[in-house]
Amino acid sequence: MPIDPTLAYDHSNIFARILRGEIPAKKVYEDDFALAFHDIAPQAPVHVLVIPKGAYVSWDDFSAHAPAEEIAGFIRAVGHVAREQGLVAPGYRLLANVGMDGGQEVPHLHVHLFGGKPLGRMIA
Ligand code: DGP
Repeated sequence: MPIDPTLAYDHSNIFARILRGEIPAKKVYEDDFALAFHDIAPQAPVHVLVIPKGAYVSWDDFSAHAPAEEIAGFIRAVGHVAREQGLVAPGYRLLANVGMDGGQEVPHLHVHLFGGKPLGRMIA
């Protein structure tokens, strides 16, 4: 069920619980700003989720409210994970679903990193 991204941050959401170590995840990277782990239902040979450590509901919340240091750190982490996964030469796709029309289901910002096969052209 897609979420309403205008709601306040819910600290009991599943990714907040992964960040607190209450729920296991197959981690691939972690630094001061971000945590990356395999998606539970992969849609491609590589399907990693990268999330900021701060409490942001969506890309909208993050881009409007996060300090510049957190934004830079998060974007650097996404690039780092793509390189670490060996995806730069073959290429990859980044996706952030936002809100109802975007189909966002977990109310903590996450960027999907897809790769490992030709992904084709995606308009929507
Ligand atoms: P989105 O529609 O952008 O909100 O996608 C949420 C993604 O999160 C979806 O691809 C499945 C994944 N997911 C949901 N619950 C869990 C979980 O408990 N662990 C992991 N690793 N991934 C999850």
